[in-house]
Amino acid sequence: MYLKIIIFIAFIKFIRNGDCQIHEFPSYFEFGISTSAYQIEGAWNEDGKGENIWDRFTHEYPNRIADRSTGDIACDSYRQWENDINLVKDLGVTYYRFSISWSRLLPTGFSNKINPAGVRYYNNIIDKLLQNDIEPMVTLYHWDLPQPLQDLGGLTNPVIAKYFRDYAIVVYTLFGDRVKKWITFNEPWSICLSTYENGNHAPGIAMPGIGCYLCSKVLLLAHAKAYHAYDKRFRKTQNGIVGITISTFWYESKTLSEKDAVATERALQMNFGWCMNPIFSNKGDFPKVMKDRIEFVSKSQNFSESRLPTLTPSEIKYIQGTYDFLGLNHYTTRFIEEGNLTPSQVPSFDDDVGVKMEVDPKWEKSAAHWLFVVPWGFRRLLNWIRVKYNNPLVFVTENGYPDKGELNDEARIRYHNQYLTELLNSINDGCNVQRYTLWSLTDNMEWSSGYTLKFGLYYVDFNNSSRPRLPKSSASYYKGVINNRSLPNFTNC
Ligand code: GBH
Repeated sequence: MYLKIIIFIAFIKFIRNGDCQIHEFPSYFEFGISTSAYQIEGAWNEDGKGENIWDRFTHEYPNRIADRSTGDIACDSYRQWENDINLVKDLGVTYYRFSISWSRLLPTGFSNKINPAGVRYYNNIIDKLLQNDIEPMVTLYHWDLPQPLQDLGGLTNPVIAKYFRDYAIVVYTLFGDRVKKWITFNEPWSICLSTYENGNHAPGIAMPGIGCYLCSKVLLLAHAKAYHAYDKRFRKTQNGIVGITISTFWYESKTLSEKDAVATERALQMNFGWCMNPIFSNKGDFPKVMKDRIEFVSKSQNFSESRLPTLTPSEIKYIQGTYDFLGLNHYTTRFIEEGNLTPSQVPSFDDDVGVKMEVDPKWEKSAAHWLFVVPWGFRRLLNWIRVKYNNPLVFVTENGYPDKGELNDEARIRYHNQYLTELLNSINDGCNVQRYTLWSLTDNMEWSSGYTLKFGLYYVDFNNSSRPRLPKSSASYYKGVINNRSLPNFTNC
């Protein structure tokens, strides 16, 4: 009888192993969780914080936010930071990616006046994280530019690059004894397009085909200045690393035709390569295909020169190589065909890229109109980065799934499990990916979507003034992955 039971158990185990393959993460691999200041902190005008562009935008143009909401209170993390760190701790992650609110630290944006309450707030967070063996990974700029700097033209004014460097130096000086991973900017592509191309994001300036390119040059110089400042003045004593987070969709050629392949490569180069090439390629500079294209189109539109500013040889040199790692945000994929999106504004970024983007009707949708579940795109992207950019050290700094706030969030669990499966496959392909940071800890202020889209592992009740948090099923899923360092294979189980 006893023997029969053992044989039976062995048999079941055998079947389970066959069906439910276990995927192990390498020992160096780390899991984290991500947030950003404006999306969670609230306390927009408290304890000396200055006004930033999202404060101004949400207050002045309520109709440009889906639910007419603001980040005035958001998740109230300015008060509930300790509780939030307990949630981070409970997940079992080894690091926490959060951002510093520039105007909480420097109320006017300029470095001559530091807000002591801001210093205290971030010191508290950093110290509490370290007490709990959680490494702080800090983003300097997650979209919340101090309003006075916007009044000077924001990221289209080259002088802002210097003020960004000054801000970075204040931050390294105050916190760099304890923070060893820095991200200068979160998502140049989103910053330049959403802010200055289509104006969907604060401060809502729509200058299609012009603003986004001016922004990209200033942003690259600002990033490089902050990197070089760290290199010169802090690296020796503080011994940390500095990178930038770049986001991209994966673009897959819709057909096997040569012309669609060319269009797809152009789409990749003009979206991801745009800020990736100047920093991470051996030659530096904007991608050639991008320069040629925009110059050609600009001239045919009667502009006296390309709408894409030139990087001078010394600027190219100054920007090239300013990274210790690539932060990568990735969410979704599109199919690409040669031809123009119609109707398209002229001039515009989309018109310059000049490709048709499509989704496959079979792809699973999410609550966000732009996000379709296409896990294999993640593996293609990681391998493209490996081949194109000499296999850089990659930290995935965001990957997440939006829904309407379900507590039993099966779709989110499926999304992460599939994307993590593809990440593991990429590691097996030889990609140097060492971190995965899930977006996000709690439901939060999703920019122009307000609180209508939820990315959190923890539900937040935004109708309750104390903003209680509740774990969703995905929180225990992620905990399990981290704890077991492996994935349950849901597709086969
Ligand atoms: C990230 O950006 C952000 O870093 C993070 O703050 C945010 O909460 C998270 O995504 C979830 O959205 O409406 O068709 O113009 C992700 C990249 C780029 C995705 C802009 C949405 C708008 C597409 N985002 N994009 S559209």
